[in-house]
Amino acid sequence: MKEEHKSGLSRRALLGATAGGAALAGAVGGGRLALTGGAAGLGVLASTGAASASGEGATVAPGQLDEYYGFWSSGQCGEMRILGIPSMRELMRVPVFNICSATGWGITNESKKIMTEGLTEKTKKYLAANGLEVPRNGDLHHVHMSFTEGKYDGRYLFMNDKANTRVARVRCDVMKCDKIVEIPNAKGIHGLRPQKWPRTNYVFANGEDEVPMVNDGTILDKPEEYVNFYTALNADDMTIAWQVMVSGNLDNTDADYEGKYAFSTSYNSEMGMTLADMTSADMDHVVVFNIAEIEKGIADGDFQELNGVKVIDGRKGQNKNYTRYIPIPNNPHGCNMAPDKIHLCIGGKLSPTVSVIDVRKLDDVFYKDADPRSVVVAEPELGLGPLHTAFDGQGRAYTTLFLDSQVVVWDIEKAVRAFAGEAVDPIVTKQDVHYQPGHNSTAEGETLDASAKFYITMNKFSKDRFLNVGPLKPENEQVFTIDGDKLTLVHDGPTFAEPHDSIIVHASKVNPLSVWNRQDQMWAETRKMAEADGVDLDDYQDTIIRDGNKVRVYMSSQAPQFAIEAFTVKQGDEVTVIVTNLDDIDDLTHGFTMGNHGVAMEIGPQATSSVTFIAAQAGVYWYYCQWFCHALHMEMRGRMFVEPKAS
Ligand code: K7E
Ligand code: CUA
Ligand code: CA
Repeated sequence: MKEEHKSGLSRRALLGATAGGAALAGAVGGGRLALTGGAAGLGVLASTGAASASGEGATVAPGQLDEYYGFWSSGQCGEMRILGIPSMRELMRVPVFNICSATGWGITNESKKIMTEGLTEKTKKYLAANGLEVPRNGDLHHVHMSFTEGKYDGRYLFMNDKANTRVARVRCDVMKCDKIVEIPNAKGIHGLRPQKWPRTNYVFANGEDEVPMVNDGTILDKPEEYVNFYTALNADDMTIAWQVMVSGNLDNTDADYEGKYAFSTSYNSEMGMTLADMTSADMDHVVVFNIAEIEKGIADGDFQELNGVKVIDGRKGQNKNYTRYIPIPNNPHGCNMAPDKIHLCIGGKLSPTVSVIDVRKLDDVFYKDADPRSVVVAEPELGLGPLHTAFDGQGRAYTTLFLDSQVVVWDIEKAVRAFAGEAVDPIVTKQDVHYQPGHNSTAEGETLDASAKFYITMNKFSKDRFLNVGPLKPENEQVFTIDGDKLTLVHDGPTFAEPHDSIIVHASKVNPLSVWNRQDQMWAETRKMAEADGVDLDDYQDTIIRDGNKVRVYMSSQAPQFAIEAFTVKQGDEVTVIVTNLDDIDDLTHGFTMGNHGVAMEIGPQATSSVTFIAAQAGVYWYYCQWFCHALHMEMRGRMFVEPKAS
């Protein structure tokens, strides 16, 4: 095995030591060097030829449907993606935090409302000062479905935006985003998980970045006065239920199967502002949130109100029962609750260990003053750079090893026994992946329906695995079938920036519509506007309303024609075009693009969408349907005449 190091030390030697922050920080950088330089030389290619051998059950023939949906984050692309699993066919991209040229997300009035109504006043001012209508970007790391009694229930998907501190919800009936909320006080929402039990009443969201409690510029470079916030949203209406102020920062989160506790990892218990500071301690921690005590504290008035949110003080040293801090080595990252309802697995990242917490022991830490570390019932050494852990419902855990470019399969019970002193090896097998895995998924692995069918690894680097496309390389995702102790590679495919996380949901639990319900709330505001204008949005529309310098153009569409094939406005008019797709057939989507005006939108069967723009320049402008809908799709177009302003 060839290993390269800037420092001259071996990766294993460096990462094997859990003490000494600077050395470990160096190891991360050095490890990465080793990856780029030496991955192909690490012998990891050996296993990949076996793709077909025992991978049956993972083949999905053309025309056949996948057994599972995969819901994917897209990182800095800001969208959610839907894949078929196990084929890994990309089925759809659902814009959420991004602006979408195809669907008009961020362009239509309906989507702009969703993208702006949940923003704080501060952000609205920021947008106005920058001449923006909506935030331009998002960084979507974690997609999770709503739960009922520990299982996916097919109602909603929730997701975070680390870049602009937001949480969004996607409706599973139409696979469109219906709510986006900016989280006050917190900064950099990263970890996100729905409550699993008894149902998803709360969505938990971690603030990663520390800022002053009142962040108005009076305090700047005084980290000792910075704080961090854990947020619970009410899942049903996407309002903010409460926040807990914590010590240290927050990375990933998960919830138990009893509705009692939620957990967050912190890599910066030091409250450091530099890499050296953030890696200086040997131990960081997991914060345990006691949900009933927090609710009671809120009910009893033990909170302060900050920017409209009830904030409980759960920092260290409060001596209240809101939080406890469990020491964990070292800059921990992943936070995954096993479907055995007992074991919480924390990826050690700079420590080669996964710390296993028995959640049944937490009561003693809260109410009997037990040593916080007494809840750790196993801490197996698994390899270098453990990040995230997935589960197969059969007592096995699958932990990604970022630096080793491997997944390690291990037995949770054996790890507990080994920790208690028995001479057993919890490691079942190690499998090379390509390269540097972050998150991983098994089918419904974060639920009580966890199964041992597929193992998906989401790798941060593809390197030499695909044709070179220039300096920016794709990421790589791999699917393995699980057959006892054996993982067999059945898919290896590039992906664009940058999925972090995914969930795999059985197709029987997701039942989207094929045609919109005309009464859908998505265009409720538009419907009100039409009613005021005396237009029936459910019928044929070819009405033009002039209202001062505002013009509203109502046109229905039916393949291959818009009800209006020409309309006239005056230069400088604010024009709103409202299109209703009266076709009610599966898969018959129309579009509306106004040439040279930055205007495009999707109008699904039976949907209404509207878009507003200023007709700033006189002339003839063509609009057209940009969604191929008919043999005469090219002919589905019309003209806007913009009369010159009288000078
Ligand atoms: Cu990429 Cu879940 Cu944001 Cu780990 S996080 S890899
Ligand atoms: Cu309507 Cu293309
Ligand atoms: Ca740390």
